[in-house]
Amino acid sequence: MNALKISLIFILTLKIFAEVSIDGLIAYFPLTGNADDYSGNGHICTVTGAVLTTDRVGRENDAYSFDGTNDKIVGNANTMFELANNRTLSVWVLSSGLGNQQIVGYVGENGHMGYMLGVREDGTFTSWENNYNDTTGLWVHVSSDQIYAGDNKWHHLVGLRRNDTTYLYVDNVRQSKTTILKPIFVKNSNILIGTGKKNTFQNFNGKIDDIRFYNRSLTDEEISYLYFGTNSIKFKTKFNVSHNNLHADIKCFDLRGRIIYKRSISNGVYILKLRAEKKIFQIK
Ligand SMILES: [Ca+2]
Repeated sequence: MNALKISLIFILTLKIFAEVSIDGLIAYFPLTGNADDYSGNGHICTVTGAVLTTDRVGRENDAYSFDGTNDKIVGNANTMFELANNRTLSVWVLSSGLGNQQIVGYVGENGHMGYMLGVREDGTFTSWENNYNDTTGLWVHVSSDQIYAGDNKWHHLVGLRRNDTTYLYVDNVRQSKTTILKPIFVKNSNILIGTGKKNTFQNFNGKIDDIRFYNRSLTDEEISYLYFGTNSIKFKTKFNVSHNNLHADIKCFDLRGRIIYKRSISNGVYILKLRAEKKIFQIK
C-alpha cells in the first residue's frame, strides 16, 4: 500500500430529505398524517381540534392547522425535556393571526416554567423561557428582528441554547437578541403544541409542522441543513476523498458551496449511504 493515493470525486444531484444527525433527538413530530413521535422515545400526543392540512411544499395531510381559539396538541411529561442548558427546538410555522400566541414548547400547567416558541403582541416571533416561582419571577423573550405575525408564509424557527446563551433563528438567520436565563421546570410540565397551557391559553392561529426537540445545541450548519434541505429540490453533494494511507477527508457541500458535513477517517472499509427520496445510494 506504499504511496497509494486515491482521489475520488462523486457529484450527485439528489432530492434529499432533511438529514441532521439524530444524535440527541429526543422527540420528532413530522406531523405526517398524525401526531406520532418518530424519535423512538414513544412520546404520546393527544390532538384536540387541530386538523391535518397541506405542508410548505404542498403535500396534503402533512401539517396541522390550528384555529386560534381552542385547537391544541398536548403531549406527555418527561424529564428528558427538562433542559436548562444546551437544547434545540425546531419547527416550521405559518402564522395567520395577531396577538400573543404560543407555537410549541415544554411548559408547566400554569403556563410558566419551561421554554417555548411563540408569537408576541408586537408581531415578532419569540423564543421565551421562564423560571418563575411563587416568590420571584423571571421571564425573558428572545424576539425576532422583524414582524411576521399574520403574514401567512411558512417560516423556520429554531430556539436554541448554546453555552449558556439562548438564541432564536428565523429562516436560517440568527436574530440579534439573546438571553442568558436558564428555565426551570415543574413536574406537571407537558409538550405543548398550538397552546400556551395544557388547558387552552393563547392558542395559535395558523399551521405547524416538523417539530424536533434535541438535548444538544445544533450547529449553524445543521440549522442551515434543516432549513435548506427541506426546501431545496436539487441538492448537489460533492465528495473529495484523498487517501494516502493515513487518513481521508470527506466534505459535503450544498448548492451554495457551503460545507454541510466534514469528517476525517483513518484506514478501513467504509460504507457511504445517502438517503434520497425513496432511494438509498450506497458506496463501499
Ligand atoms: Ca409534516
